[in-house]
Amino acid sequence: MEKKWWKEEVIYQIYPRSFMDGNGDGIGDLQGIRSKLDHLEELGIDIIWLSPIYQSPNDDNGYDISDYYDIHPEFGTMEEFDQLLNDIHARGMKLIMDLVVNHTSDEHQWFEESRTSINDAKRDYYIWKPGKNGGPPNNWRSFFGGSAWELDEKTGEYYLHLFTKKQPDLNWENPKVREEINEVLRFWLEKGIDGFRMDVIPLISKRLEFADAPQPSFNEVVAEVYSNGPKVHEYINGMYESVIKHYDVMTVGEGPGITKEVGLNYVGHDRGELNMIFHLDHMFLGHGPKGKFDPVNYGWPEIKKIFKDWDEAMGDSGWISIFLDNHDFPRLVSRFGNDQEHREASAKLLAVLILTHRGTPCIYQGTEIGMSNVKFNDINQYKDVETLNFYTEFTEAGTDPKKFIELVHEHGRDNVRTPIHWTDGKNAGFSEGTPWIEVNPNYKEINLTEVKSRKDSIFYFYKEFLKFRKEQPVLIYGSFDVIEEPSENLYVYKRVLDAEEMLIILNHSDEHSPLAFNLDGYSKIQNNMENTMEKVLLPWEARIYKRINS
Ligand code: ISL
Ligand code: CA
Repeated sequence: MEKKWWKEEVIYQIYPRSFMDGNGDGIGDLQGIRSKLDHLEELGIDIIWLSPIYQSPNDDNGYDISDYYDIHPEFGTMEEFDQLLNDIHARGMKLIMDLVVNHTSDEHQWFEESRTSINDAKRDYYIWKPGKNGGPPNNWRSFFGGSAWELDEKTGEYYLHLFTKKQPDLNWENPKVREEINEVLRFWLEKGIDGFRMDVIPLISKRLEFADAPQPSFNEVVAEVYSNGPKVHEYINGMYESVIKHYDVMTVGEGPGITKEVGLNYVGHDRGELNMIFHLDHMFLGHGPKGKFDPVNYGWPEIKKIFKDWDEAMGDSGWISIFLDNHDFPRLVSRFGNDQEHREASAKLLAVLILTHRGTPCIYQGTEIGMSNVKFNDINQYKDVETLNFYTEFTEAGTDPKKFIELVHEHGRDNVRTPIHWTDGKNAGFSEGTPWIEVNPNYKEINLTEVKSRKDSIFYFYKEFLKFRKEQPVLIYGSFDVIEEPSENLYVYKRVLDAEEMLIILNHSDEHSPLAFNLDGYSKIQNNMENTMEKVLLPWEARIYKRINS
């Protein structure tokens, strides 16, 4: 297995709006981030992934960019960005930026020009089509509800937007668009950043027939119709060859629609494309035909199968990131753990899971202090365009508004977008002003001051485990093998590198669970709780054993 720095380090995602407000206007910003670098350094993470901070009308919280070369004034200035980058590097950490190039904002100058006339020089920067039978060109639906086409009165044609109508899709067929994006890459790389997280990158090449999509389930439409288009590898390889390979940086692609069958086409070591991907298979679990607000049941057997299948698919030839939440999905402890009576234990178990699989771990802000989902009761307390659009769509189609809000409690993106709890004081120490979205009322119990007051807290568990992981090459380069256990509550796997073996045993349940595995020759080196019973695990107990093989 090839040794690379980006396999050995750990990523931490900052969602800037909600991280720390430096100037009291209620919105997280660059100065706020600078003021909290001590925290990140103490925690021991290596790479900061910053969600978008560019100029944006904020229809989708910055994932709708109107100027790739400027910082949103709510976040600060370019000078402050340069200072932040400097500070991060001075502490030995790295910074990767979010590259959102499947679409821009409709307020981007390119789109404003493009929509002026059919003959405009920038017309072909976007995807324009005449309507069909008095309606849109085809039946494609947007990720955030409704048709993926919007009629523009000025020229009487429709433009494609796979996300909101304020996020028109760029036309990557146009070589000028590709050159514009290369310029954007160069601009940020020349500043000295350490790489990119590439938003919805498998969507950039469209199937140009624009045929109607069969409608089995939205996720299938994404994988088979929107994602993995015919030229996607040509385009990604183009960015690599023209720009990226000239810098020592890492790239991680966000991959809706990238299945394990096609994963290596993006991250195979010989491809000249991406270093790793965030595949979303485990994130999309439980999404029914109409998506996250149309839930279906799933459980740990499905989660474990996804980890196993992906590891097998990558083998020694490719690489993924390991994560259980981000800014688009619920808090990991609420979704995969137990955020009530076993919150601490289950949060620690999930930390072990993330930090012991094969792949680069990615930790979302607030996870290190054990933050959980929020339950707002009024739709007006929610800010996310996805939640608001689907609220309208579902309630107009007859769903009881109260029922819909219950779904939002479980699946909504604002669960992870409320401000970080730094203290138990005013606004959880996030802002002197009025936060742009309300603070989760549980901040009095769950906050950084509290977890730092106790050596047995989630925070110190992460801190110590991150240090431990760095000293264990087997956890980075070792093979990954799942061990079948009779108890369904257990997740047992081995990492092996040469003579060294680590055995990880996780009881992902609220029950005591018997262990069948023979532990002769193994010594326990890590756990998340004390337990004198060797062959029975306590609820949410996690253990690591070590053995040297001759
Ligand atoms: O949140 C999702 C489903 O409800 C995902 O499908 C998500 O839309 C998808 O993974 C793409 O996400 C990325 O691109 C979006 C942006 O809204 C997300 O925040 C971003 O992570 C459009 O840029
Ligand atoms: Ca601010």
